[in-house]
Amino acid sequence: LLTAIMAPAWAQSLPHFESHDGKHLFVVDGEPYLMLTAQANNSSNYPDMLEKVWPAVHDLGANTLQIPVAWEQVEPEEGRFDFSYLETLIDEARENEIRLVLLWFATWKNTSPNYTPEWVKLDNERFPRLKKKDGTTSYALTPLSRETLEADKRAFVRMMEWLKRNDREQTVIMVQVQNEPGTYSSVRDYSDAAQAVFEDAVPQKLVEHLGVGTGTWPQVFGADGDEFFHAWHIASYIGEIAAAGRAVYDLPMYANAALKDPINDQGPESYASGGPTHNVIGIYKAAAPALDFVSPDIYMRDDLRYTAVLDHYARPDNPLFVSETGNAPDFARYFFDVFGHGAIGFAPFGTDYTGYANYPLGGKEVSPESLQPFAANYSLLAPFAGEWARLAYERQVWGAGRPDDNAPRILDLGPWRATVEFDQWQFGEDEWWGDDVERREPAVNAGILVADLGENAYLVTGYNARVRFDPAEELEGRGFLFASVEEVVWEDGEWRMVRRWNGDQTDYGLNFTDERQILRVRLATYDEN
Ligand code: N0T
Repeated sequence: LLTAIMAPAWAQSLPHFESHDGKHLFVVDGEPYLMLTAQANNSSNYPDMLEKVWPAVHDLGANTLQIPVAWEQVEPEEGRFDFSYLETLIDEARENEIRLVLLWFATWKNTSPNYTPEWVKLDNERFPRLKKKDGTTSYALTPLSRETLEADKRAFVRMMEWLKRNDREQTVIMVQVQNEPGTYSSVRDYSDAAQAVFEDAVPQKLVEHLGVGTGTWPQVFGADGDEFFHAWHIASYIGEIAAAGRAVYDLPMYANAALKDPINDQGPESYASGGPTHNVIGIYKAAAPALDFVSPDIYMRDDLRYTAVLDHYARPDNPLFVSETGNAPDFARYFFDVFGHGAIGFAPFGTDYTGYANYPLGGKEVSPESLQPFAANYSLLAPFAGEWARLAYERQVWGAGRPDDNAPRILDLGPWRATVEFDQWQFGEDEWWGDDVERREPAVNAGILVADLGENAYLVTGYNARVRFDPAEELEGRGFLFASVEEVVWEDGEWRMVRRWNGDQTDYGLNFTDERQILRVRLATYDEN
């Protein structure tokens, strides 16, 4: 008993992942945790900027902030460390009741070494840049330099040691190691030293993980050999840094990806080759087991590519976290697709009032108004975020944001089918007959989330969409009815019924509007014959 009382809370349960049946749960303070995240802009990692960060985090209604910590700021001179920024950041995060995900900007930040200290980026003898195929020197550092890896790792481990000693309340719950690693404009390092390594056999660990034959990179992987070689070495480099950090303080860690086209062929000379793009997730798994997952940064605006990316990264061996997404209002609807995929988190990028907006990747401005649709969506799940995470892990969840063409979307719930319709009148009409009915303004932010509660009961919530249910195959031919539709609120760890919906609210489908409403529906059939 005494040891239980004396043991610090973190010794009992550091933030960690649990997985079963191909589903994943993020656990913080011993409880399921859903990351409703804000990501700050790139240069907001200084104490004087934080007063422009917290208001935006609160306007978004986030529970978590991703914010950079740069190698150049913690080790400005070799061997001299300064963690005063982290001290201020963590203090203020606690005051604001926001958890932190630190973004370690070091060897790779959007592939470049710009965030490395000057003693690194200006010394290319000691920290070499890679060679392109034509023999010229790339802007990017090579992953094959032991010297660079050791230097980055030393700084990272110092940071993890500092966190372990100073962040006793675990305000920092996760660390992103590097940012969008890879190389633009060169598929790999073509220096003589790299070429010699390239001519070696593919490592046995990778051969076994992927279940492929043995041989050199081109022999085993054909035209993909160059890219896969680069991915293997970058992933190994990041994985070694993550493992060393976790050996001193075991927080969850991940790497994020600048994406390649998720549907059409795209050659690696036109994206960040060697980064955790969807085609090399297996290589990252084999090379970097210290990473809990790799995650997509999604700035594609169309729903086909957006949801294809989600399908690629939500895997039995990879929890889905959308580590960045555009903050333009039309990205807000993807909240429903992301959490419908059982994601552990979502993060609009550039959530602060420092005066920068990354349009046209994201929105033209960052303001309380521009954040409003994202905030509205966060406010749906925030009151029961942990319970949603538990349902996604132990049961099943679905979601559908408004597609570009506004067409209905079907959710296959097993025994039942849910049809989600957008931009319709309250009685399920696309066009209203008769005269003088104003045209509807299609709602930008629209979508539905559904969670299985068991025994033909489902939780349903969302905005600006209608939901109809039908019996699926096994119940085909039977008449449908609601046993009950209850509007509920989450209070003290359980659902409390506010009222029953019936009549106009249910007879033509369930109409979700701009109101924040959560329903618990129980589905039933009757014999029609
Ligand atoms: C993202 C963000 C930040 C010529 C962009 C997306 C963030 C990084 N990168 O605002 O820089 O740190 O992860 C890369 C997309 C590049 C498109 C450039 C087109």
